[in-house]
Amino acid sequence: MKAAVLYEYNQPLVIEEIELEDPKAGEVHVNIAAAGVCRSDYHFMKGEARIALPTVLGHEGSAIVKRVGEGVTSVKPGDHVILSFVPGCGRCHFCLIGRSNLCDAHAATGPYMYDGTTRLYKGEQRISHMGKVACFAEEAVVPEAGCVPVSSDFPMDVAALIGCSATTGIGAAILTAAVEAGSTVAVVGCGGVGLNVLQGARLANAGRIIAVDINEGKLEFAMKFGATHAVNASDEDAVARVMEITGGLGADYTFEVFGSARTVETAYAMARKGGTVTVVGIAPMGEEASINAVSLTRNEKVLKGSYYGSARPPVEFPRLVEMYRSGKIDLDGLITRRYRLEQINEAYDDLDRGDVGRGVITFQ
Ligand code: COD
Ligand code: ZN
Ligand code: ZN
Repeated sequence: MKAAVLYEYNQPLVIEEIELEDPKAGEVHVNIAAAGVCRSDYHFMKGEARIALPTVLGHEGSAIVKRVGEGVTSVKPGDHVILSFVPGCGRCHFCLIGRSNLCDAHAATGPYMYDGTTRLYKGEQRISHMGKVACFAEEAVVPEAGCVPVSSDFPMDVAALIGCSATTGIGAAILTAAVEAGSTVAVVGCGGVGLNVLQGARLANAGRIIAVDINEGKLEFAMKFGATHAVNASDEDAVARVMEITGGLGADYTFEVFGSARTVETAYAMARKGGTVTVVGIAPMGEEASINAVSLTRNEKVLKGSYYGSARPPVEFPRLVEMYRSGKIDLDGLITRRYRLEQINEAYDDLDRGDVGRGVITFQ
């Protein structure tokens, strides 16, 4: 099957034929339908985050089940599924307390299957699977828990977005931060995930929703996803402007949705006393954000991380499907460009250049 393989950091993905082994017990072989172009993959391509190389990236995907391994009961061939990049093991402490996005067994095995091996090979060479998804490929083998069924009439490109950006962004607003109605929200970084934080804030009936980005086009786009104010951090002091908009108080909830120490500091500085700062991005390895320890206590700020929107995919994916169907969230408008797998490097050039919205690779 054809896949996009990352052999070395800072080199283009290589589109080539590789081998996919049969699913083992508890695993599912799928045909990928759509895969989203998310910055998290880009962090690996640039070497800002590390992964076992070579690897097949892609963690935002939808697929159709081709065949199932021994003991799989929740899906069958022909079923449409949304892929989860943290397929909870169901047994570790974090799965048991309902926080499967923090699953220990998944973290311990990383980009390999739960038995520590891979199903992807180029000749003798082992290739790892990002998030146990690896959807920058025509096919994949994934754990059963990584397949969340979705109705066959549901659009597969939109389904892919539910696999990451919608869940990560809307979950950060609704589940991690639990934004209150009428409150003021500031979102630093308005790309594919940040736009979903904005629409999550809108869903929570936030009052003022301030979009902060360095790209004017992104800010214009953000106004369609719930932003009431736009702040261009490249030509004004974004913290000062948010203070001005909030009458000197700062925002009740701020979100960092780019992935750098500097933007974490910005999101922290924009929060009011007692405000909640939610960090969605992961800064490049080795970067450290500096937080004033006095202000943390004196101002009672709350600093939180949010991974996968604090979601449990089998619970939250169906909820997002229903919110999309009833028109409460806009996912069609997020998709601004479609690509073939062969164009994936171009898709990441577009992301890097700052094109608005989400790119999606389609396979069918
Ligand atoms: N101030 C404000 N905005 C900025 C700045 C800045 N200094 N620098 C860049 N931006 C803007 C860009 O213009 C862009 O609009 C936006 O930040 C980033 O958007 P995208 O579309 O490039 O990125 P996303 O939305 O696909 O990904 C954002 C993440 C924060 C998810 C990603 O970068 C990340 O850190 N991922 C790691 C966390 C993770 O793995 N999460 C789970 C899977 S997503
Ligand atoms: Zn993602
Ligand atoms: Zn677990």
